[in-house]
Amino acid sequence: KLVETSKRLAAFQAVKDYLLPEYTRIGIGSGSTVVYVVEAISELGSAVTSKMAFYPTGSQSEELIEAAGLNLQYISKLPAGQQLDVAFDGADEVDDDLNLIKGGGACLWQEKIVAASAKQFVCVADFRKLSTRLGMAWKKGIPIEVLPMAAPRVLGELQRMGSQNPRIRPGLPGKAGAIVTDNGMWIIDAPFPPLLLPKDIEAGSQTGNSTAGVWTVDALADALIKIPGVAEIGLFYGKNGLQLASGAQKPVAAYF
Ligand code: DER
Repeated sequence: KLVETSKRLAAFQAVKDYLLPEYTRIGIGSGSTVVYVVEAISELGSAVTSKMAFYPTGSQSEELIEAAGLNLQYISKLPAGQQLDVAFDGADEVDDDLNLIKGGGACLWQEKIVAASAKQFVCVADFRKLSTRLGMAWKKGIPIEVLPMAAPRVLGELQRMGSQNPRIRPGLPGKAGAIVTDNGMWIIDAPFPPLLLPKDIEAGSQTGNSTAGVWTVDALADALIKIPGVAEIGLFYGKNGLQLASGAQKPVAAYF
């Protein structure tokens, strides 16, 4: 109950602060928290929302937009060079620098595309997601979307990089075999020790290295995305702080 209340309060505050009535293109993430974002948007009333188009990040997000009677539009129809005004999405963990682990709901690839297409990306998460270093609260590992035929190669590389027991995410009851994403891919969850931030390196903490498995967010993200067979990674991070420029995958704000 407390968690749901926290999600709802965070969602309503985020929409109040970041969804301006003049906006016309809004990205909607996936998961259970974003349900409250859509509820808050619906409460603005059709006089406001009828002028807006809502861009989903997967099948659940699409159903959410449709069920709320909001205008559904697709990022595949957004002309090159144009951006969404704002995108809202959940997270599995948020660190001190607003880097995120995402992918708990196996929707990370389209979520990252939509987040990176928005001028502003706003994260909405309940208090359980508030952390200081990625990996301290979310223990299941970094979700990585992979081409199924490359999964064993990727698992081997992750082990070499120091991930403890990376594993292919199994299907839920009713689905024998691995989870299959909206994009026909598999998810590998790769646990690593808590990811360091620039301030840790400045303070003299050990640098990210491939033997001890201790990495900085940026170094690990750069290494993961290069593994052949990896489609996208569930690390949302920005190299230059909270940029509002396009391609910013780190949120400008997080609401808990
Ligand atoms: O899969 C995802 O990235 C979701 O956004 C997830 O990280 C948050 O899901 P929740 O709001 O149900 O916790």
